[in-house]
Amino acid sequence: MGFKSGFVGLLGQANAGKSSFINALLGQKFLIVSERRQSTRHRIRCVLTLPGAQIVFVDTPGLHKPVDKLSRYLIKQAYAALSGLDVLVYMTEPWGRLHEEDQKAFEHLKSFPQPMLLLVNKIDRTDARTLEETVRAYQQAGLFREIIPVSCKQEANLGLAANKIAELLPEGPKFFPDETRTDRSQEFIVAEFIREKIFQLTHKEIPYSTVVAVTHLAEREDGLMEIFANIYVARESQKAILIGSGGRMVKEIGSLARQEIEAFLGRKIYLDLQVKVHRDWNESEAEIARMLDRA
Ligand SMILES: Nc1nc2c(ncn2[C@@H]2O[C@H](COP(=O)(O)OP(=O)(O)OP(=O)(O)O)[C@@H](O)[C@H]2O)c(=O)[nH]1
Ligand SMILES: [Mg+2]
Repeated sequence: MGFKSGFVGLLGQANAGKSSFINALLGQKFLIVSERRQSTRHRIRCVLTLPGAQIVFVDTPGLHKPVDKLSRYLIKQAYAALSGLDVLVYMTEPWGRLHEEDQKAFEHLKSFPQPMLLLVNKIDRTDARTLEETVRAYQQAGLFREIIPVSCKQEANLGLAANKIAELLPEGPKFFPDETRTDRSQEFIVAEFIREKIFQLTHKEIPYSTVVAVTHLAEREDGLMEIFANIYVARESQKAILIGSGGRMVKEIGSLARQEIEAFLGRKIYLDLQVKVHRDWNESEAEIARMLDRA
């Protein structure tokens, strides 16, 4: 058997654990993870090179009932990621039944021509009976070559899942050199880590009104890595919340982000965050696309 390679999309409801799965398989955190829905906003490629195969994972924004222009845009992005894939991995949770949001998604997937595999994640949080009922209900959808229960948290069955995915890939060349792990720049990943902390520390509409863009990332003469980033919000009132009284909130975001970025880059950094208003950026599709592209 020759070398196998291909593009493998991860699709599923918001919060299923898609980004967690890719991070766990890569053994390093490239993608942000959050308890809140739709933390992922871009199609991000991450590369896992195994002895006999190269899997190019495509992370996508989570599916859910659209509540505003941004979520509608993100769901479109997720479905647009389906074209050009060799394998689709759909991720769900042990609901004990076929979840209606998944059922809706399966209507779109009926005509998907490539092999599909289902991962039932978060099995650390369920019992054997609920898991069995989930597997049975999803089997009846008749879409999947394999259904694999996994836990990203406990790293259960992740190697098995990777091997099954690799088996489904066509024979092909290495698309990326062994050392390539993602198609995104350092600036992009750093901006994402900052956004992750905003998702962690702020509430209500604030995380969904925020875009982060790194404007400068370079080594200083004294050897410290210097990073400047802008945090854009849609309104003045949101700017006040993000800055916090006496600048407390943005300081805390900066401090948590700095730890995460230092772990990622393996070096000390100087981080400067500026909060700016880009009025109503999340109110039109064209502006959303422009803002997310600059991130
Ligand atoms: N208990 C448990 N929690 C998990 C597991 N995998 C992921 N999580 C948690 O589930 C939440 C969502 O994880 P993400 O990886 O951000 O999910 P996602 O599918 O990428 O979400 P979106 O990008 O919003 O679509 C986070 O709080 C994770 O820590 C798991 O195996 N077990
Ligand atoms: Mg995600």
